[in-house]
Amino acid sequence: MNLESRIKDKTAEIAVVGLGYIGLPTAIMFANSGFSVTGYEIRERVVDKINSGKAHIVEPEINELLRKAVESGRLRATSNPKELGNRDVYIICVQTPLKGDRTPDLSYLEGAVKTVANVMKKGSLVVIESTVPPLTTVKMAKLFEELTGFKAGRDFYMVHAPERVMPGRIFKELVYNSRIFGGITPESAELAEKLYRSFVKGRTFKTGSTVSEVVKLMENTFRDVNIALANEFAYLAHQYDIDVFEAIELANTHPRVRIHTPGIGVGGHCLPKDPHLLIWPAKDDFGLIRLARDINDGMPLLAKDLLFEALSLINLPPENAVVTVLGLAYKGDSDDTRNSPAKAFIEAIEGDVGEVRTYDPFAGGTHGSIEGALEGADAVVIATDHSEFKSLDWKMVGRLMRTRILIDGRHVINEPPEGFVFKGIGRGGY
Ligand code: SAJ
Repeated sequence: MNLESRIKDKTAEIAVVGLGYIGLPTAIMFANSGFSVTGYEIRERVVDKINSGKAHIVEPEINELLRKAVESGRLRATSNPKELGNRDVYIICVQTPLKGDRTPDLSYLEGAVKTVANVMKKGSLVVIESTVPPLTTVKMAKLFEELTGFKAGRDFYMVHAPERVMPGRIFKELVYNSRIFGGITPESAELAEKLYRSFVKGRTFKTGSTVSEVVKLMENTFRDVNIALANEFAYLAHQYDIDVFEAIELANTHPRVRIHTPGIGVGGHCLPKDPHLLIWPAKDDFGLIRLARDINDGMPLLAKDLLFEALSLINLPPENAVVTVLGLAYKGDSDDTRNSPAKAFIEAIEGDVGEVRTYDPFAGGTHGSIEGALEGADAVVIATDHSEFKSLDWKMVGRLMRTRILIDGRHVINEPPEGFVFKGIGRGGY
């Protein structure tokens, strides 16, 4: 029976390589829609946990859905690459981080390709879900050819099918978001589309692999560049002593304007990285995209300037100041601290101030309670827009503190509380 009919009657056997934030939910979705799925993961602790029906990542609904998949016998994890032999479909979901010099580190992807090449049979479909620099899927197809002696497009199919989910909404977005299938051949895209249609209810589109790689990177670059523009507006607002948020709200009443939200910076595993991936293989330099990255990376330093201005207003030498940073996660109500601007801010002030304390309801911190973190502090800096910080009783906070300085990096405060020296990113006029 050919692959198309095995996909149709769900007898196609699937291997998912890399069981992280994307790989595990994807493996769960395929298993719960009727396929037999083997998940491959090098971290043995993670393998054991998954096989006992417990997820190693925090995500709504994941534990119920994983338990269902494991109990049905359709999902099993392994750290033994030999157990991946002869699968019909390989889905690669490994990380593609940046190296210290901001060039992509494709070693995890190449490792996954080698693992699959060692065990794959003719006629299988390889899907790359990882976000990759343009032209990578074609390069990986060549690597498969070298390692297996198979011919891409004839002996195996290959597709780039970028994930587009937002942490915290993964299981909804996996089903309802639209998906792009970029094949190295039209048949590759066609097969992948049929496969994912087993659970995707959103729209699906087929194209070439380089287009789909660029589409995924353009989406996050669009967001990064727009946030950089909003951040530049925030700098301007300090020059003119106006509140940028008032100005943005008014500008956004224009029917064709949608200015993003300025803040202490751009974090997470996608936005700070993807613009670099987009321009890395290109011959020419791309100033706007690079500049936007630099502006966003500089935002924790603007927060530092505001803190130091406030300290000098009350003549408190920085080296004597106790500073409490509220929030470590890169965005509100998440425990994820990858590339968090809060961490960049802390690194920027450590050594220049007397003491840095941190509190985060999801990601931990130096103090387990907000009261403990604030007791005797001189300055409080909001670095993450967690809901808890939006409903703080500032009278209570003021009573706990030694000196009352409040720096808002995430527009959590609308009206500065009484008795505080207040400064916020983009909040001129105070
Ligand atoms: N941020 C701002 N101002 C804004 C919007 C966001 O400063 O106006 C900051 C956030 O605080 C955060 C960072 O940017 O630090 C990124 O947050 P995010 O919520 O925009 O994005 P992610 O990284 O959680 O998820 C993104 C999403 N991409 C887009 O919205 C285009 C998601 O759909 C992608 O699937 C995901 O990246 C990914 O995997 O690429």
